[in-house]
Amino acid sequence: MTFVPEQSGKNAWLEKVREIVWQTPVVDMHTHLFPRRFGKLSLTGMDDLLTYHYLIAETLRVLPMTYDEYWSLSKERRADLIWQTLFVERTPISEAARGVVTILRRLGLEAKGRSLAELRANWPDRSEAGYTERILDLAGVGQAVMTNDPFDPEEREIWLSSVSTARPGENRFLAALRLDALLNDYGSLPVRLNNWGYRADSVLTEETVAELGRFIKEWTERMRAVYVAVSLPDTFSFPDGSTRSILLERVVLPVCRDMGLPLALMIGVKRGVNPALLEAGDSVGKADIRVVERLCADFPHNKFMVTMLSRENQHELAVTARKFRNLMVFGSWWFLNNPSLVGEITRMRLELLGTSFIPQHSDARILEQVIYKWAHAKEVIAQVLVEKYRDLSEAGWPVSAADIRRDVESLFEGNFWRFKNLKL
Ligand code: HDL
Ligand code: ZN
Repeated sequence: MTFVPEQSGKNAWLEKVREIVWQTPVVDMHTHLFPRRFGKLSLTGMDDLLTYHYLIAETLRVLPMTYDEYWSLSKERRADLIWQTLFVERTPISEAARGVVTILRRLGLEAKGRSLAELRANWPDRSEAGYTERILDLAGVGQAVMTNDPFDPEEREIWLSSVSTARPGENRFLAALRLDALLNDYGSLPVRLNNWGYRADSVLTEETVAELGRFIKEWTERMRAVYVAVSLPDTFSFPDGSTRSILLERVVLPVCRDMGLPLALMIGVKRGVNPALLEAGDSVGKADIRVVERLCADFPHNKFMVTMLSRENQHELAVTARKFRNLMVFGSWWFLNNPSLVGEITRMRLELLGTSFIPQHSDARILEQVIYKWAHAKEVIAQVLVEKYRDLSEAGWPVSAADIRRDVESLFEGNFWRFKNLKL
């Protein structure tokens, strides 16, 4: 069926694209979610949603309380204060606060004027079978890729037990091996690695290099990881003779290449700018795009999925993707995950890259966040696609519903799997 929306005006375009965007399941390629069988690592419900570090940062800007006083409170009491501060005394107009409202509405809970006690009491039964799948379905997420840290003691124990093994049909969660500890803080690891049976020295000897490669291979296989990931500071440089640089060149990149695994580089984080905010204390810095150019050029048989945290890096990242087929740009990450910037960045990427990029990931930490992260992102992506389809149609290329379906499928899942399976 050829869909020629311009005959029926703007809304027809938007309605058709929205319909297709919502029908197309997403591979949410970077989250901090866990299936319920991971116990305490799996966060859900109102108190976890309200004590999300984005909302903590916004609350502590205006709450007349010291950081220590705040952190000394129970999670429930901290949630009470966030609700009172951002949703009662103020309008929940920020992206993260509006996100809570979106979640409540999608769960059938009107928020305004309701007490937090009522909302807690009326929350759907999170213990009921299928709750996780219901939430993922509400968000239109087909599969969510976790962030799996083999150096996190709690998570390590789960992976070494049988608990981690997904039962048939439970493949909504995929694993990604996260190597921040190895690449950003190697000094603290040799003792632990030796206790685990890996002969790793603080000096990167040939044997240490081989043993670290074995560690990555064994954990990739244990988790059935679909890619390897690391977040990197704005000052990240390569090659620079640093331990990180040597580990990347001699351990991580060769193992990823041999296993055909993409390496996800998440560049531009300034960790602990305000340590008193704990998880909410990280910030952003403009990174040097030359490091992306250098890695893509020097390692043509490696696949790099790259997202950068600074708005100022976005145009040069998109241009760099035009230069390297082994570079897949993804997401409007973290401080960029706001409608104004998702729109700007997605528009620029469509203009420079066509549909050969991954527009978004949720970064969700609490299960129900996928509802708002994807509702807000899909609306913006749909509107930008409508603009571009109308431009194309007016240029003389009629756009069909099948064209739109193919494009959205590529953006939401096809590009991820094709790049994951790409042979270089
Ligand atoms: O390093 C990361 O994966 C970041 O996404 C951080 O987890 C950050 O705290 C976050 O949740 N951003 O959305
Ligand atoms: Zn993240």
